Amino acid sequence: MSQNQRIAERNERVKWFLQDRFGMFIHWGLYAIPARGEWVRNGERISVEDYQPYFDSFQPDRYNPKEWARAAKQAGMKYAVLTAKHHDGFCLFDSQLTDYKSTNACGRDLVREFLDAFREEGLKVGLYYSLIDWHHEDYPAYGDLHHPMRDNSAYQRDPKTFPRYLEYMHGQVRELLENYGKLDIMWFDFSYGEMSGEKWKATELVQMIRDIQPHLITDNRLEVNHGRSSIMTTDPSFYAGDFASPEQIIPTAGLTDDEGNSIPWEACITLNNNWGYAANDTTYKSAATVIRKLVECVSKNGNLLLNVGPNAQGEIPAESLRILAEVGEWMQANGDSIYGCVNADLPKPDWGRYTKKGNKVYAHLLEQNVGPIHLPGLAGKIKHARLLSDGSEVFLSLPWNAEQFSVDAFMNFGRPEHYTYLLPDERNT
Ligand code: JFZ
Repeated sequence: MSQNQRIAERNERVKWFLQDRFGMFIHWGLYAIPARGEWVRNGERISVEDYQPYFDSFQPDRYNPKEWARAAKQAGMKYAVLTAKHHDGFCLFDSQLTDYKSTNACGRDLVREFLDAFREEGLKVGLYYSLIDWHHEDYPAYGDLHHPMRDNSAYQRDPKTFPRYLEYMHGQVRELLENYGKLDIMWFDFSYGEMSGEKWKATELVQMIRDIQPHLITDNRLEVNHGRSSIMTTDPSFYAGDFASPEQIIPTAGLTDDEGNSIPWEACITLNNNWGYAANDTTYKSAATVIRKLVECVSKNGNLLLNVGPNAQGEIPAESLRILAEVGEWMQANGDSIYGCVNADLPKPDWGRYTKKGNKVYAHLLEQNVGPIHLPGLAGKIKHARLLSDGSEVFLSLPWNAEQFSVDAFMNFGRPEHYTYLLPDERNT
């Protein structure tokens, strides 16, 4: 298959995704009990045995994914991605290939319940699947500098048995593809050092996805993702993925291939500073910050996957829900400036950002205005301006000193009489 065709097919698969723009990431698992983030087992060198009590006592009695789905929908999110298995190896689904699964811990298939609930709310559904597995006896710990488990004797394994892990991993992905209905995203995580691409038998893995659920999109982490993975070139590999996945960072100028063509991307960011539940992490971002970041992503042709870390009872933390509700209020009024929008191809204004859909440019004023608002790049191109929240008119006019300061198009908020220089003839022009 030619590269052009590969890219064209990818662009076809991601259409809904680029339209939807805003999703919920959910990091949930046994690590919600120690409540110090999802890396706790590795970071604190906890052995398989010492991690076992969390499995034995996991009883998320307040897990009601319908509530999660309602919170996501109300926030304006259009899709959600749940950790079916994170690095600790605990499976939130009823895998036939392991006993280390939620059906054995708490008697519930947490993934199935999640999928049912979110589909019912009309959201698209995705599953995160960790390539790394700290529990599986055939997952090796190489002495690789980039290895996330280096110097940790609790994870030393015989690398010769790694093929057995690959069989397990491929088998579990097959289970998810065959037994859980239509999935929209598989979010693999992550490659490092030599552990990349064909080390995961990535061609076979992606071929299996194409065979079973051809519409399904994947992230780009079957390849090492520091710097440039092949999705960022005009020659993406077969397993390059459908979108890039910048983490806790929003690329300065969006993401492009080596010829400057925009590529699909999704920034994933946390609400506080942890993915998994962390009881003492109160460093929550404000709703205003989340909105600004969402606008920033869309203004650069990107998506935002915003994370929540439910607690051991199965609840999304109250503070996260509060922020989501506030973001949702904004989305209710201003969602048109997000869904289906793209980079406006205009100079970035000092006061905020532009997004665009068809012949509409959305001016996101992200701070209080000082007088009229300069609209760089739009001189002579505006038919009229409206407030998105209520449809009321916004006045366009040049201030009396426009020439002196070489400005072109302007927009005035507030009542026109506040601006002594406003010329009535110039309204709505
Ligand atoms: C990964 C996970 O380790 C993390 O727990 C979370 O799930 C996040 C969304 O994805 O985070 C990474 C992945 C790769 C690197 C660092 C953090 N890396 O390559 O340095």
